[in-house]
Amino acid sequence: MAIYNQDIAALFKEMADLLEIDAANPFRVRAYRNAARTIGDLTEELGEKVEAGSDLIGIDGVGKDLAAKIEEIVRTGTLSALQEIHEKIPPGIGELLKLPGLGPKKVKVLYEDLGITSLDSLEKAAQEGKLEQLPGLGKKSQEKLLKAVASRRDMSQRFRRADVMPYAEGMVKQLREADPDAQFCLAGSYRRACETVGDLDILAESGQAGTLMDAFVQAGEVTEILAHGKTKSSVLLRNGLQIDLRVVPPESFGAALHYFTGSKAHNIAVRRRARQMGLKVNEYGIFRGEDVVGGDTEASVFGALNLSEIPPELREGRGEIEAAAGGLLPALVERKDMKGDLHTHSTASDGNATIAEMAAAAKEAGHDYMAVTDHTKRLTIANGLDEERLHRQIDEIDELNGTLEGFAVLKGSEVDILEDGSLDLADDVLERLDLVVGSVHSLFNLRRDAQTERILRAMDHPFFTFLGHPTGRLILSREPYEVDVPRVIEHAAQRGCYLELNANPKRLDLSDIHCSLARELGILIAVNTDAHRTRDFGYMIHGIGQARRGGLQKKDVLNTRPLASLRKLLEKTRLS
Ligand code: DGT
Ligand code: CA
Ligand code: CA
Ligand code: ZN
Repeated sequence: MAIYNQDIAALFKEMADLLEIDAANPFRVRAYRNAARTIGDLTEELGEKVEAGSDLIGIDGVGKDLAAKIEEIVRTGTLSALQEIHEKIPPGIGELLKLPGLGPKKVKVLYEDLGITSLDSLEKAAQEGKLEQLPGLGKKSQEKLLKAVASRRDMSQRFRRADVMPYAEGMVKQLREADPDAQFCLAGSYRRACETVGDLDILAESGQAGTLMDAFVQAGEVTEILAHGKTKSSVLLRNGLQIDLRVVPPESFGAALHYFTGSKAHNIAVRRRARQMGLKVNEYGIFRGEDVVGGDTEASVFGALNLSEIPPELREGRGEIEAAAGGLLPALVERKDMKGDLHTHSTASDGNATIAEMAAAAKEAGHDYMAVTDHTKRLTIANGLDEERLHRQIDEIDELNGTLEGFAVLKGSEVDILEDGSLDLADDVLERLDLVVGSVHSLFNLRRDAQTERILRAMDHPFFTFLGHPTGRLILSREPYEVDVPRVIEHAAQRGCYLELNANPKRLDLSDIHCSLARELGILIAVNTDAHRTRDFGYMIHGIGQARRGGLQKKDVLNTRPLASLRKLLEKTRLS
């Protein structure tokens, strides 16, 4: 399969961006933007459909026009309309739109007045002080843009892990077809469930290295072969993702898997321990002098070092070796431990499924309960609920629960935290709820102490249950707001409320380190998908990856509790 949905969506998004800079008809811009969103959300791979000759029309939101364009992309790898607009607007310009503070109008001015078409030329102009003279910009925004360019550069070289999953799985599938007897394993940051990955590292155990290498460099998505060797090759995909493939013999597979899983810091700590024990460890095996003492499996590597097996998510050189040596490794939480989801939306606010549909999907995902937590009135763009609508929703949920068997819908709300730290809804409706998620959705640019105080105050509200997506960051696109997270965590411990780990792969908010800090202070974490559509319940695996990186065990996670104990824990947060 040569083209993935994400590639198609990226082309439509680029089209929308460039049209917007070109001040094209806003309906056209929106049509492309919607198309990008629709396709990005689909579960079926459109490339496969086109190649199989099946009709795209009728798939969620795909009409005749869009279907023709998708077919063009799958067949030709590009879009002729995009080529046309590239003649007017240089392609690199889309990158500028990703900078905070730069919209289409400003980008147009930068391009027309200063000939800026890329991050590089923007940086140069800013350094030369050329931006401060432009209308709508000034010295301060010039400085901000310089910082933004630097942070954008860091981001643009990495990928969100969830975004590369289909590429990783697709490549392994193709390799498996080339050698059905081989064993494959993804290593590197991908295996450690890092939020982002720089490149993918695939490891294979196979008797047919040459066949695999050939299949790898010839794979459909490959646009550039960086290296093509007997046992090691590297390629670049059209989206800029690099994949390394190594083939190793069976006696080295475990040692190689361990080495290439990393992290570097973990490997260094392992090597140090080996040296202290008179052993040598590398990607070929583990040795005492000339003798091989392990290496065919990862377990044999850890075994030779007198360590219990360290889960990949903990291999960051943050004390895991000492923990494994002392038998103190946590038994990390697993997806199957999850009993429910405590942050979901419905059509009442900005979700796209009814409460009943969401409940059915949550049950299908293996849950026993789900909390409906629609937005509140301050968030008008999300059609937030006011007191009256929430009162009605509560009644509606009571009624629905009467018809459900073996599943409970909890009554909740994702209440906006207002500027002064008060909550967006009156107490008499909050009191009727099972839980209140407090979230910051506005004023991201408050000063650090003001933002922190605002959140602490919200937590002190008697009906506050947990803090939603605690830092507001979006991975690779938006920095967290300025907030003293350790102070928030300490306050949660004193106050006796909880924190969310938002499992949406764009958020994964809290970070692993902050999860770990919360755990040390005994704060329960709710791992929630923040589902806006039925398929979003699938996000849970990403949240679990992050929770495991934070060393969370089943007991550290609020929604691993059966319903009855969960209810008690929710009540415990209410201050009277
Ligand atoms: P990434 O790709 O930036 O997301 O991070 P990784 O961890 O996947 O790093 P990568 O792809 O450069 O290398 C894969 C693993 O190979 C890495 O986690 C540890 C191991 N490795 C690579 N280079 C070195 C090195 O110079 N020293 C040691 N000890 N290990 C290395
Ligand atoms: Ca890597
Ligand atoms: Ca690599
Ligand atoms: Zn939210």
